[in-house]
Amino acid sequence: MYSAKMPDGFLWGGAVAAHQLEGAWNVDGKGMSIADVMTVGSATKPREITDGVIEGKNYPNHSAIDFYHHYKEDIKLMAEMGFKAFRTSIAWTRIFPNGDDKEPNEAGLKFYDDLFATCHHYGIEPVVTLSHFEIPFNLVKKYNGFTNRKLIDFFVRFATVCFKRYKDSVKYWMTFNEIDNQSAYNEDFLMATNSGIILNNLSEKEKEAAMYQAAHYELVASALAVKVGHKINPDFEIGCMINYSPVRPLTSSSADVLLADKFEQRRSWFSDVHVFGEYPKEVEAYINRNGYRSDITDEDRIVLKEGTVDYVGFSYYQTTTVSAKNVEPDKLNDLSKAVAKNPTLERSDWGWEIDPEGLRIALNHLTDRYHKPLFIVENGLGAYDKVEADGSIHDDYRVDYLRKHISEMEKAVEIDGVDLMGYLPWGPIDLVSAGTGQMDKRYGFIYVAKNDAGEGDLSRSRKDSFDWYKKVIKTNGLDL
Ligand code: BGP
Repeated sequence: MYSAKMPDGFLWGGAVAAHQLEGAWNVDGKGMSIADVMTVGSATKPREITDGVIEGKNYPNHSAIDFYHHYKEDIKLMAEMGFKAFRTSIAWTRIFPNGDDKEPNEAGLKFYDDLFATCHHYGIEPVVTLSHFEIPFNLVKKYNGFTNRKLIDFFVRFATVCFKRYKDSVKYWMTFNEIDNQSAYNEDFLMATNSGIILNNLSEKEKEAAMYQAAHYELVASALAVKVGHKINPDFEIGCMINYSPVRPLTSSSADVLLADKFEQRRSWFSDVHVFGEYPKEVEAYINRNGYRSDITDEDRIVLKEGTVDYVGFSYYQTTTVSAKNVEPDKLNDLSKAVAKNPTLERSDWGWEIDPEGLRIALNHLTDRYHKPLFIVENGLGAYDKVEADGSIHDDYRVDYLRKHISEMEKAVEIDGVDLMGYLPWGPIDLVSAGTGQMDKRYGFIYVAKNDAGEGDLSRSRKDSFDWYKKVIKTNGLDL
């Protein structure tokens, strides 16, 4: 297996999001977020998004793994693995419970003071996402989320308060998590988590229109935040965050190849705007042809140019294969319609294709496209774990997955010259799945005793992968 030492200062660690592990959903002044109205689902049953919290339903994020009260113990375990960085999000509703409040909630701000201080105590650099699928529910109900221009101000106010408060404790930031997920705009879950939009009975055209307008406001909000952040602390590194999945044609036919190109254009424009400060030609033409994004001002265009990001953060889970048998290239709209099964790849128990070489391809594509430092801020395998009678957990499948991906990452850095800031695999400690709301879809090196039904004493223990990852970090990637 290929391996290489990573450059000095490489940020090894892990990534989580507030709503998926903190719990304490209504404690110390926290408001209700979109994640708080999502029920538990399964590999085959989608999560339900309810109109507020309905008694008797199971909302797994309400208590999650209670990181809010266990963070000291949890960060200590991550320090034991040698983490250099820890990515989390700041729950918007801990700081602005309703999103449109005038003043922030001090108790929420204080929680993150303590969390970041704990990280620094162990020499762990916090990496912070501002908006990770946890928009205040009040903004969803009252304004229909990011379909409303007012959301730009609310987001920028939130970002400004965070930048000022954590000016000296956080250097690495990201604005919107996986902003490009909404390119599959027929998925209620993706529109709700990305943009706080409840689709109800909109027509397909109306959904697509809502997505292009909302994403535009998010990109303007992100650019304004980048500008403000750099004023508050010029040393801040503020990135975007996309769910990058290199796309390939199912066959070598021109129709499949053109479809793959169109797919890439229609998925990568979010990060194109983040990085270049302007819309790419193909998407601008598509938007104009369809009459979408009616509200874009000259000032917006200037802001986008002025607030470009410092680096490209991305999650990598799988590649995407497309077939023109599913949709003709010129009819491509909702990207999910083009996707075909790749016959050469294995799948996880949740049907996610496993493709380690795809990570090297992703790193090369993004480098060629953006010429910016890259940061892998998610990667990993969701799997069922078995606890043995003596409490041990032999998760060799997880080690195998991560080892192969890290090896490909190291080729990209060492052989291809990619400028990579770090590697933060998803869920170093078991947490609530975003997609299904399950606890039993596990990513962690650290096991948490809690299952899908919510049973368990929340005790933490080390899986076999814990010691393996510790060794990888200790040798700076050489010993896989
Ligand atoms: C990404 C999200 C994360 C995370 C991860 C794994 O899309 O940014 O929040 O949860 O995917 O997905 P899941 O939790 O559905 O397994």
